[in-house]
Amino acid sequence: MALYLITGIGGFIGSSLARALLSSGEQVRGVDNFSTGKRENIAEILDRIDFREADIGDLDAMHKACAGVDFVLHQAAIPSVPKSVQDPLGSNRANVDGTVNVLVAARDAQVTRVIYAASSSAYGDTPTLPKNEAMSPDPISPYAVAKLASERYMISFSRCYQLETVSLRYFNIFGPRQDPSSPYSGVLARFIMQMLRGEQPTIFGDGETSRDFTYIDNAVEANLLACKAPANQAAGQVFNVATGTRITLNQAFKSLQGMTAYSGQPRYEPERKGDIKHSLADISKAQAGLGYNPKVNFEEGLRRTVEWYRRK
Ligand code: UD2
Repeated sequence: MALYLITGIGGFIGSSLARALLSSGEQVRGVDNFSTGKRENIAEILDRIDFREADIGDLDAMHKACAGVDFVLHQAAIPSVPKSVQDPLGSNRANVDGTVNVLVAARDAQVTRVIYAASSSAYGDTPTLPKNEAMSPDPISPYAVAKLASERYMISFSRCYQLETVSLRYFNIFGPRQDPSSPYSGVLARFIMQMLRGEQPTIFGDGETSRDFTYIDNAVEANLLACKAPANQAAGQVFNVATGTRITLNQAFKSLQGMTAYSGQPRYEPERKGDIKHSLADISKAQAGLGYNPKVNFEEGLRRTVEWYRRK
């Protein structure tokens, strides 16, 4: 049994990781400042985790949180492209300064390994698809720059302090508990909530924007594998976490029409600043280095997600 610290445990990815770890008998500690995470996401597991309300900007709190920890799953972030365009300082504080605090605390506590929630946004709008980890990054939004900077800090701490770190470049993770309520929320969570309520969803652009939408269980699996993978294959490395297929917003809307029985059409508005047009991953490095294989495809993930929001 190992002790895992999850930063951002109140978020949809952090709370999913906590559930998975608890069900395999591991010990879980978590921190969240509830800036984007939600208490309700951890309410039913609160008695089984060591939860501390804290900000990753608080180095002292991070030192305390890392004491005795084997693995850190660093998920805490302000995860939004448009929000970062509006508030680059806030994005940098949470997504870069916060990460460096977590790394310093993990290093000082001699944690075995830190797994980082990096982002596919690092690739930017370069035309070559699929994206592989050997390509030069070309981030567009402040969010993407911050996520890439933190990824480089992960690598730096591996090189300078022998702290094992693994960066997982998440490609548009979706699933139960993703917050649908903010204009900055992930597109699928938003569409599902709106369509179940009979409200008209908005597509920014012509709807041909595509993403490698990845169901949460696949991301959870990637984190667990990243903790256990041999250091010579994983430490100081970056891996795409995705499915290797892409879906346009128009296709996603169509699938959801069937699943939610929404009969209207979407409203089309101009593209958002900082958005990229197409995103698709090459997942062969994660397959070879971590033994990662996505188990839940887009349609199945979407069905499970719609069911969860329907029951909510
Ligand atoms: C980026 C990253 C993703 C993750 C995420 C965190 C890329 C390719 N992906 O997601 O890996 O780090 O940031 O937030 O950079 N949209 C609509 N209608 C809506 C809401 C969104 O059309 O109501 C559009 C939006 O303009 C974009 C697409 O849907 O073109 C996806 O947007 P998103 O916010 O769900 O995720 P994205 O791709 O910015």
